[in-house]
Amino acid sequence: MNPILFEIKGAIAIITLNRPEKFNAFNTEMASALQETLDVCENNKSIRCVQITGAGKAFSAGQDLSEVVDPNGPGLKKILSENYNPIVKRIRNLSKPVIAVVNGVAAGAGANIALCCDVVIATESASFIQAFSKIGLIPDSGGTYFLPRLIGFQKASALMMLGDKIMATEAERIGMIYKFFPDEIFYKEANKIASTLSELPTRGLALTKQALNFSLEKNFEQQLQIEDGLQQEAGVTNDFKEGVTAFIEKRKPEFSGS
Ligand code: LHQ
Repeated sequence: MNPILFEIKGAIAIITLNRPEKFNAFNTEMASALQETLDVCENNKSIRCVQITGAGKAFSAGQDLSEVVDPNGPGLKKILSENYNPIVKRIRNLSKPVIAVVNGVAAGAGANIALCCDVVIATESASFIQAFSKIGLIPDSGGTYFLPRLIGFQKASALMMLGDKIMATEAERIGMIYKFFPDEIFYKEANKIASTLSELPTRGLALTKQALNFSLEKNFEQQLQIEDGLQQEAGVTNDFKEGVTAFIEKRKPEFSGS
């Protein structure tokens, strides 16, 4: 069975983590396939929005623990440097919006991969677990970077130590995710968001993403400089011209993504 399913619907790419019997836990094969698929999304100009979701009941239970205990397995160091770090870097550097469509439990690296996406939505019955402490590990896949920035240091610290299960409703309330939706309408709402994002000025969104990436580490003065540079780039896109022209002509803009 292919560990990653990939579908392109118009300008939207849908990536499905596909090891449902293991709650889409990551082994090396699935991690490599996800990296390759993210590269396809980067290089295919017709793709203007990427969704990541899980097959079956779970989004992802994080690392496949049977690979960790396998004496012939890759070992922790390789798993981080070759599997997870390249995935989260690709997501943050992808020049198109990435939506985590969290359809069920997201645990360990599965949770943190979701949380590094540009827009995180979850179905009401989904949950998030920083499962690492329960097996003596530290949170990885960018979790110690993003979670305190999303929900504050104290909440992040407690959730990472206690490993509590946070339901989607609570995750939305504390700012861990963008929104949750009732299960019955979840995929419809996910498609609406993807569709909206795929019709926006893709270049402008990529530059927004770059600005946000910088904002996580730069000071105010530096960030103003960064905005200045990136705005110059946005200002020469076709979509900027189209957006302003459409506004003046009182019509709906048609953005090409360029
Ligand atoms: C699994 C897994 C799983 C294999 C469910 N592996 N089979 C980075 C660096 C290097 C090494 C280590 O890791 C990392 C990053 C990490 O992600 S560390 C954290 C790894 N993940 C976990 O510790 C989570 C382990 N899973 C769970 O706690 C539970 O399964 C959750 C809370 C996700 C779901 O609980 P339930 O709804 O009760 O489902 P379940 O436990 O019955 O799981 C369903 C099946 O999926 C089951 O298989 P089975 O054949 O018994 O039906 C599980 O064995 C399998 N599965 N997680 N990580």
